[in-house]
Amino acid sequence: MTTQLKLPAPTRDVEQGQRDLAEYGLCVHEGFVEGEQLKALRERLVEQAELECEYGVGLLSSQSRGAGTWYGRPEPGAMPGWQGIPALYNKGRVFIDYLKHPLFAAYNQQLFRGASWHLSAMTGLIVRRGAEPMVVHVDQQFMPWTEVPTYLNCMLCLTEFEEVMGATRVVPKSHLGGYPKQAYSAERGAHNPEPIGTVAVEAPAGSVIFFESRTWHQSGISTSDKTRLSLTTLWQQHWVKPMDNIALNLQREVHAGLSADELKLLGFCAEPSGRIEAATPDAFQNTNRKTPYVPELRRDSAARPVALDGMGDRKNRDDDARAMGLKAN
Ligand SMILES: O=C(O)CCC(=O)C(=O)O
Ligand SMILES: [Fe+2]
Repeated sequence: MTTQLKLPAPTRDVEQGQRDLAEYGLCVHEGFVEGEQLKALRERLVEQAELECEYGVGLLSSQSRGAGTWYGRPEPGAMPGWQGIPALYNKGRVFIDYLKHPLFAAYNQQLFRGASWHLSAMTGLIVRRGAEPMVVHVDQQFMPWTEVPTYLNCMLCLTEFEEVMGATRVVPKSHLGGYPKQAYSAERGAHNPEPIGTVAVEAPAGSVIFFESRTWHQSGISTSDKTRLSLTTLWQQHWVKPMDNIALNLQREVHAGLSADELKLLGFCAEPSGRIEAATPDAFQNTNRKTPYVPELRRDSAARPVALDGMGDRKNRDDDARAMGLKAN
């Protein structure tokens, strides 16, 4: 079955990458991030990962988030094989800037066939010697197969990816139908009851391995002293509930430093628009809101609506009224 496991050649050309993504369910875009930006992403991730362990809040496991993770401080000299650094959008400007890479838009638009999209999750992944392989899965395993994938996973290699370092493994062309079989047991958790052949994607640092959410994949075994540093950015079609529920996860002080365009990338935009209510009277809102904050109003209570920025705008009010089939006044 070796022909089935043939990988597309790495490319630096987005159009070639898009063709590979359609044909193989994945592509390897070399040099996606380079130089100072790559260094800054790596350094920020490593510092955050070290301190999460030091402060006893490391997200640790022998394998992956799915398999017996715990939050804690590793024993000295006994670093587990896997560490996740969740919600990176809260953990450094450098990660927000990375989300604005223009080629993300190109890949998402093509994959999602023009439907609008935003972030679903952004997680650092550290794989060390001793890491065990993940169950072979697709990222949309919990829903039926779809004609258009729901997510695009962009695995940024912050170090080189070698097979012995537990590089991501895939089944090329598996996106074209069906999901890998999984079974559950108390001892083994989720596992594949029948063996599945996968191939490691080796790539230099700075590459992004793009794989869409119908492509079978897993992380591999690490038998190397070299640590795999990586950052997965998961994009999604707008109608999917984000894996991270980012609008709730985003820390208020981070939110305060973001532009409307950055907030939109994080999903702070209601679609279809017009169906917007404000959760608080402060600035933590959908970027496209035009409606006031309206709490439960009672004759004997002091609760009052609060107009939001832009609410005094005549054009907005007229648009809203028209959208609701009302006469503007
Ligand atoms: O770490 C890996 O190689 C794969 C992780 C994974 O399954 C994912 O990001 O969806
Ligand atoms: Fe996955």
